This record gives sequence, C-alpha cells and structure tokens, in this order.
Amino acid sequence: MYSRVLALSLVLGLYGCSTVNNQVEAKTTATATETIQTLPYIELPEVRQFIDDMGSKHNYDRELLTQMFTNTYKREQVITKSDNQPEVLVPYHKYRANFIDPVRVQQGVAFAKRNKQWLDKVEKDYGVDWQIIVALIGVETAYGKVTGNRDVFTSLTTLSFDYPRRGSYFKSELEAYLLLARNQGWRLGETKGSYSGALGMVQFMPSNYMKLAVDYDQNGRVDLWGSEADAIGSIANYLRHHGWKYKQIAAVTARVDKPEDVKELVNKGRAPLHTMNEWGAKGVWATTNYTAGKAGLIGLRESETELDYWLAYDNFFTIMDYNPSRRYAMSVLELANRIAQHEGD
Ligand SMILES: [Ca+2]
Repeated sequence: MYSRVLALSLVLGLYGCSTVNNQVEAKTTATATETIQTLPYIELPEVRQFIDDMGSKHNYDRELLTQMFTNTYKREQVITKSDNQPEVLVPYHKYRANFIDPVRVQQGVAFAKRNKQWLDKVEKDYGVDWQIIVALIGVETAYGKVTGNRDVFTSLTTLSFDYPRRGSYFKSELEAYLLLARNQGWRLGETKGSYSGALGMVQFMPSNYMKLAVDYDQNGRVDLWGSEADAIGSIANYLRHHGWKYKQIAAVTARVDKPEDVKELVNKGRAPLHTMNEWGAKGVWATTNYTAGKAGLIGLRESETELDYWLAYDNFFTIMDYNPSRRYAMSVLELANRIAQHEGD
C-alpha cells in the first residue's frame, strides 16, 4: 500500500493542479506489482490544449497530432537522465576523461583533414576558429558517431508534460520540432536524437535547428546527420550568433594566492567579471600569455582534493552558450588545443 500512496503523491506532485486530479486518478492504476500504469498522452487535457494551439497558431494537422499523442507514452528514462546530467554531477577530472583521450584527438585530426576546405571557408565566412568547431562536434557526438537513437517526439512530449521544472521550455522545443518536421518533410516519430531531443552531429535543439542551422554544402537541404559541411557551418553560425571573437584567447591557467579570499568569485556568473589588473589586486594571476580584457575566474577539480584555476574570457562564455557547464566548456577547449597541436602530424 505504501508504494501506491507514494506513487500517487509523486504523480500529484508532478501535475500539482486540482483540475487534473481526475486525470491523475485515471492515469494511476495500481497493478499487482503496485506500479503506475500510464495512459497515452492524448488523455491529458493540456496535451489536447497543445494540439488546439498548434492548429490555431500554425494550422498544424490536428488529426496527425491526435494520432501521435494517442500512441505516445511517458518515457521514464528521459526524466531520470535529465535529472542526472554528468555536466552537473561528475568532477572535472573524471568528466574530461570522457572526452580528452588519444582516440578522440586522433579522430578530430582526421575529421579536420577531410573537411579542410570547409574549415578554411568557415573561418573566412564566420570568423570562428576551426579547432573549436571540430572539438564541439567531437564532444557532442564523437564526430557524428553518437547522435542519439531515441525518438525525439516521445522525448520532447515526456519533457513537455511530465517534467514541470522545465516544461514550458520543452513545450516550445516540441512546437519547434513539429514545425521543423513539417518544413523538412520528416515523419513524426522517425527522427532520432538525444534523451532531451537534441538533433544531429551538433546536437542542436529543434529551435536552434530552425534558426541557426545552415545548408553549408549548398545541396538544397540542411542535414545535420549526414553532412559534415552543414554541421561545420551550423556550429560556426551558432558561435558567431553568440558573439565568438576570432583568434581571441578563451581561457588561461591562473594562480590564486589566497583561495579563501576569492572563494565567492569562483565560477560566478556567465560573463567576465574583472579586468586583469583587478584580478591582480585580488591575488589572481595568469600563468600563461594573456590579454588585458575582462575575465572570469573558473575553478575545476583536477583531482579529488585539488582545485585548478583559469581566467576565462568572452569566448569561454560563448562556449557555455552551447552548453551551460564549465566542465563542458573547458573540455571543448582542451580537446580543441590537442587537435590543433596534432593537426600537422
Ligand atoms: Ca546541405
């Protein structure tokens, strides 16, 4: 009995609104094993409202959506994964080990070699450094090898209607996906992506795919799964859109005289905090070639006990616009440097 009560309160917690209480009871049927039996999404009033909105706002095929939501059920794993992202949970020295290894460096060098014409062109067209683009594709999907095999419609539906913390964000991504699918002629339910609905070798969310993906090889369609040129152009377009500064340093290693004194300033905010002079006055010093502009102070765990420091410039925070994790941004930079070092090999 306990587990049924717990299950019910969990579901109530998720929907948390008296108008759907009947729905919740309908959705919750105790089985012999006291697990929750979920009904298809079409049973939820907010899903029917969503279909109506798509119809009136975008003249979207209501019958098609009704049919899709009638055959779509909550995918629990999507929620579990969204609450346990390695970007948040794993210390840097373990996190980076997933991305900075000789194989990924070598594959990055190979990717750069076979795409040299596009990478040369993209630097001129967009003013984005080639090695960052290659490293991003390397970290996101191992250069297009791991683009996700989950049906995007089910992932985005689950996150829209069963993940209240970010439900409105995912609802707008579901809307974007549906429009994108209609524009591109994709059959709903056949698009595969990550558990959060990210698409292709660059893992764009649908709204970014619509806004920022480009047909860089000019074959008449944007293909972020099959065309490395389109992936390269799209990432460059994204980074330029978010303010990438060509050939500017992204981060330098730093020494901190008294960590206690700057504790509050470590990993603070999403933009550079102080000028290098101001950092110097606080006992924070660049240990490698730096530029004079403003920087933020990044601290990441290089071992269980040790915190390493960096002074990070605008470009570092532009990478965080791609994924708002400092571990992620630092991994991309490290991988980019390694690939650039080995490019001539
Ligand atoms: Ca193309």
